[in-house]
Amino acid sequence: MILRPLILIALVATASIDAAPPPAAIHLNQLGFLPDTAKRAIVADPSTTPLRWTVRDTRGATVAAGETKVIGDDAASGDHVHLVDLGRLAAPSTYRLRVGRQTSRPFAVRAGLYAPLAAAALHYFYHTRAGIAIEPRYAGDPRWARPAGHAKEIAPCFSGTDERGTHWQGCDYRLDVTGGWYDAGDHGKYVVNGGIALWTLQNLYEREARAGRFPFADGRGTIPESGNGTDDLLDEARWEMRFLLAMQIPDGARATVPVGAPGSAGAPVFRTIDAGGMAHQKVADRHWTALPTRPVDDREDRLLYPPTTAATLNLAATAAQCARVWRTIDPRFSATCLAAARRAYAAAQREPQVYATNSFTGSGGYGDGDVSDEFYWAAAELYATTGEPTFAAAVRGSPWHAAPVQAPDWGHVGALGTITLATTAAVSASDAAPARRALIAAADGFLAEEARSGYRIPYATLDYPWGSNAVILNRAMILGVAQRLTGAARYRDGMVDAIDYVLGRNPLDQSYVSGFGARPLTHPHHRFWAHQLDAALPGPPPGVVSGGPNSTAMADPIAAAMQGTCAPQRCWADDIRAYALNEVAINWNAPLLWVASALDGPGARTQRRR
Ligand code: 9MR
Ligand code: 9MR
Repeated sequence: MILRPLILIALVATASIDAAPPPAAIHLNQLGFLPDTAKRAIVADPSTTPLRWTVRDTRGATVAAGETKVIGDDAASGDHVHLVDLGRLAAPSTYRLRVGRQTSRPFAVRAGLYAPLAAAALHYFYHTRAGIAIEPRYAGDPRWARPAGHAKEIAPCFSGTDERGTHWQGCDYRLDVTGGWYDAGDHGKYVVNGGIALWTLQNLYEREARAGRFPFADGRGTIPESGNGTDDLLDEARWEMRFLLAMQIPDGARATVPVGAPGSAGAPVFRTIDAGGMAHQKVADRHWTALPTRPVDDREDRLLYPPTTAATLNLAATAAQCARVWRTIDPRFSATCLAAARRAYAAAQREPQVYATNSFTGSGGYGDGDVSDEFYWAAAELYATTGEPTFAAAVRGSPWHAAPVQAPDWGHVGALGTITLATTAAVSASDAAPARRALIAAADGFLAEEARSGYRIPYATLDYPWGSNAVILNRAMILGVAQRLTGAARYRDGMVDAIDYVLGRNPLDQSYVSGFGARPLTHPHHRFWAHQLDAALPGPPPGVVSGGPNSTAMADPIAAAMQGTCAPQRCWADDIRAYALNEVAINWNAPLLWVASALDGPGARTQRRR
């Protein structure tokens, strides 16, 4: 009985904020806005003339008013859209937006809006750790605790027949590759993709440390290493770095690899190479496990898949970056990283054309037929760490040097090298300048796309690829780099537009992040956070981003059923079976973390210009 009033209050509170009927037409960031950035809402409405809007505070007083700007028909969403620019609403409070007869959910204007999201987005990496128990005291809630998965992972090489009927020889060694992060909803641990995710965490550390800011200082997080005297962000990054180091092949070992480019016709021809210093592409299951499967219940063979040049260069790049980041904090670890980076780079130069085949069942391919950008990235990291002329020369000789920057993804990593060149002290001014110009030009291009896009996001292409949310967040990262380089507020506003989209300003009125917003992600494609399939299992912890709409590769049954029926931004469903739309992944959460963390705090201050 005593509880009743409390429950009532709780119900009223949730009813007013969370369970309000979805306002079909008004789309805005479900967290709200920072006081000092752009504040935009998108309204889907057939009207071809501007609509009146008002903003009211909690007491019902009108604090701002204006007229929408008609944007018109938008192919990406299938909506006819209007823009509401709330520009001058800076006073911290809670508000509602009214447009015509529609009223939005309450939204906040306040400083510090993104710090909890950044912390949760980082904590995702703890939750996805392999080789260690996820303990109740660190998990945030005991439901997310689980026994260690793949606790002692000493893996042999794949031998036998792949999906295409090709026979692979295997190798005569095993590697202890315990640890690292599971990639996604599956239990694979991939060097290609681990690389970009790890780089993004290490870069976030470098970015903040340069500004004298340590938002994830030791003890701010809740991980087993909290209290060890080392920054929690670095502790998390080291968990993956150690795994990547373990994937490096010992000197003197030989491997049998296919000759030539992936996808060449006919059965591959093999040759045996000196593989010392190269990295295996991945360690993963022989066959796909079913959903749900807890990591500890995985009974598949765990196998090392053949070394590739791309994996080797992912190791070289991240280990070189590691050497820089840890130089004064842990000189021994730094030296280990640098030695591994040099060995990997040399091995890749010796074997520049060993490609992944995408032909194994049980894990993703991450096959990439062009590793010129990986070479450039690794050279850039080694140059920024050592200042050595050979690496500088390799950077200058690369076709990617000062080439137009495209937002990075696991197979396009040139931008990662360019960011490092643009922002690291050891790089000469004459090498940094073109890198900076290229990044700023790319950011300007994204803003130009934003002006053309209906929902005002820095992405105007009508193709929504697998992991489109991360494409948009990685563009936001480039915008964030441009903001740091120039101090110009428009780039920060562009980042806000991108995260606004991810947090609800989209035609589905969906926050794609678990635990954040009124309509958060709840049923990702995940083998442990599989509550949708087994009530005894948890849903996702907070701070995990869905891959998002996919209009180009309708691989799973849910997506296949939507094919041809959805506008690109609507090709999505919150369903565990939808692995092409609704998986989560380390390379997708990493830019969420980077961007959320860039938006808050003193390091994020901009100079308002013009
Ligand atoms: O569950 C797998 C997911 O983690 C991968 O991202 C995806 C794409 O490679 O594949 C999923 O597995 C499916 C497999 O490819 C085909 N058979 C059904 C599997 C669904 O669990
Ligand atoms: O992110 C990857 C995407 O670019 C590819 O198109 C897709 C199909 O090959 O695979 C995605 O990566 C998946 C990986 O292969 C296995 N783990 C889950 C990843 C996210 O779905």
